[in-house]
Amino acid sequence: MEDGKPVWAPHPTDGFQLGMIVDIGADALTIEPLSQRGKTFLAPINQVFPAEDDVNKHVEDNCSLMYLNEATLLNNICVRYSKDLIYTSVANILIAVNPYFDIPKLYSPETIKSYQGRSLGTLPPHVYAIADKAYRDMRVLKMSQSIIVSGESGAGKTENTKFVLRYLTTSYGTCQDIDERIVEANPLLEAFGNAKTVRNNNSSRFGKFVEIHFNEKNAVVGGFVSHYLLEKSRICMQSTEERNYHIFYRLCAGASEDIRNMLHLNSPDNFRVSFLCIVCVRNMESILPSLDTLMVVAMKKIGLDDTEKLNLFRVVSGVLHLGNIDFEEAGSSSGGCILKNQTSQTLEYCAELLGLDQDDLRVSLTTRVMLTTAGGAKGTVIKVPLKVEQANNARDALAKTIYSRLFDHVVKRVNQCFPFDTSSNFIGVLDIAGFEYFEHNSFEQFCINYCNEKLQQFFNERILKEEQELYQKEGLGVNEVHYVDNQDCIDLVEAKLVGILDILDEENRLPQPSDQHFAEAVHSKHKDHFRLTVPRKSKLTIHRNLRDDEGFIIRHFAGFILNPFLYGNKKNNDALHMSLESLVCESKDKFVRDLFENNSNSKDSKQKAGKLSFISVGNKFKSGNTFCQRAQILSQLQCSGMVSVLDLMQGGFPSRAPFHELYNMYKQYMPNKLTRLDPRLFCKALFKALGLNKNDYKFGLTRVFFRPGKFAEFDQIMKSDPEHLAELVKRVNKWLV
Ligand code: AD9
Ligand code: MG
Repeated sequence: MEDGKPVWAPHPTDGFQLGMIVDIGADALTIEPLSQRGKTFLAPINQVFPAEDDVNKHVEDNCSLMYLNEATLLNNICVRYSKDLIYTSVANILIAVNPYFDIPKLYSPETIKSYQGRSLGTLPPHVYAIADKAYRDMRVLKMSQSIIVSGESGAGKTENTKFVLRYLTTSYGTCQDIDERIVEANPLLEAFGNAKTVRNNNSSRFGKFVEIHFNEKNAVVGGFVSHYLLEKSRICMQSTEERNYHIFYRLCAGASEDIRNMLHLNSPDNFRVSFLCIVCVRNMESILPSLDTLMVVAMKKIGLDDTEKLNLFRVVSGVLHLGNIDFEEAGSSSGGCILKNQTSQTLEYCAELLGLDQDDLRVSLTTRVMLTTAGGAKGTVIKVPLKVEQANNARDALAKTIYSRLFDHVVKRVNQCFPFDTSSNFIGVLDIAGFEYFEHNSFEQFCINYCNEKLQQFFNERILKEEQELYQKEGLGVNEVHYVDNQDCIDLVEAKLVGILDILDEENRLPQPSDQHFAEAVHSKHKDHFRLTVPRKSKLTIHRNLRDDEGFIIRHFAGFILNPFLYGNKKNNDALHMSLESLVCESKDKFVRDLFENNSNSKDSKQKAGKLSFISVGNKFKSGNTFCQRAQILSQLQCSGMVSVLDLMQGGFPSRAPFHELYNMYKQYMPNKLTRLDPRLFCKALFKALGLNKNDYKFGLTRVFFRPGKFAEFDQIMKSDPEHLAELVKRVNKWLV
């Protein structure tokens, strides 16, 4: 940091503020904020960063700033955002800020055209530039490519995923029908898999990996969607101000009179599954679009006929009615329960819609079939009456199972509408929820956060570790970059026998599994583990009526995300007991029966669709504010590993090209004398002749490495107008003589 120059120092709400260093202590600096002269404060040395001379200046690639640090990155993103420039790059990584409004022309057909075939860095950063790079890399390297979209809930992952799909199908498709279907299938998936949450009115409650497949001529031939981790708990329980899957409300509020009568539907408020809290009811009009929406258009586009549509609606209605079935104590010595009187019609509707026998359904919901060996009668089937709570659990498990099978079916049906026989390569886009931390964290958050740890590890390995290894191998002599290795957190979850997942399985095998016993087992197997803490009487534990030592807290990569929660058996055991399972498997309704027979996401069905095998990743807010919430953005940048990337870029050479590739790319512009040299000498001679600044590049053993942004500059010189090029050739010739 230079004397007399402003610095970025920590600010509680803005992330950073500009200030002057007025005193230097052993490990803290005394800072005088520019906005509050005379009012000094202390800041740790490692949290104070040099600022650019002009803090109102912004750059497309953050790497081309003089100082690369988290404060300059944050400032650059915010200055750009204030000008509606939502995309910023950090070398090959794109950062997108959610604008929450449609920026004119940002995604227009003209914009799509302008990015086609253009090298990364030659046009302003855009999700289209990333899509095109993936396409060009696929073509040149003849290898499938993947784009990982990562971020907090509401950050814009799904929207950007859709832009990538549209870009690729519009630019490199040949059959308009297939191209449109790949894009148009989204509203259908979203109707069944998205819901309003406190952070996003259209939050994806499942992860997806969408593959666009290309033939040997690199034209789009079809697509395939894999889905992961549909949030099943939402079907039976939603937090305050959150909602169930969109389809429930759309069907209740938007279906025609005929359909509503047929499915015995009325207001969503009459169904526990879709009950809307008061806050939402006021906005009913805006949040409950009729069925004649994008979803129905999507259904048409992908070729669902009336029968298929009705099948879907019937099962959704069945789940709605099922959710309304209530139980009360039987009042007899059996200790069992019976259906509440007023729910008998609900039972009738539910059975009718799902093709089940009313009495069988009632018996299966209130009893459990067991095989007994009592009295020597081996293998006798007895019916054990269920308590009210157990029957509630059985009902919920049935609703969750039916709905998730229905969702599998929707995805499978979507996949059938863009089939392909053979494919050479694909471009995959992974859209999966980022780290989540709510007031009530459940098994789903555990799975999502675990999955993000895996993704983060992939990011660390691919971008950070490999980068360092490459610098070393190529003899570049670049400083080592430190990053947080999260292997210990992953081991904590997935290690054989002692990992949390195996401990949970073990707990569920006990005759009387309990949250407390499970938590104790986790703590006792991982005493003093850096990543694991016992919850103390914090606000959260009091709120949830947890005992002091109940549940556990995991220190995730995202650092500040702590997860006090119960992975309780009761909430997470979705297993259907035998009699319910066989009941639905033997439904009189062929559609319902098929839901339970076919596993739509299986590898088999994918291979049947003629696709290449794929190894899945991770095993399976909307505020309306238009100002830049700097502290929040900063924490997201830190959590995503972007800050570590900056450290690397600061001293690094993010763009690189093998000598032979440069040779092949530029030999056509160069005189014979130069092209006779071997690729390495060719590059050396070319760089020398061009008079490039030596600090902007480094020669490794097999390739040239460029400082951020310098490869694009070089490429532009090489592809400049013919006159300029002729001048260059003259210079090269002169130099060679
Ligand atoms: V979640 O993890 O599924 O809860 P996402 O997927 O990250 O989340 P999503 O893409 O759904 O967020 O974006 C949330 C909302 O922000 C969208 O419904 C849009 O209204 C808005 N959005 C996001 N990106 C853009 C954009 N580039 N332009 C305009 C946008 N609006
Ligand atoms: Mg989403």
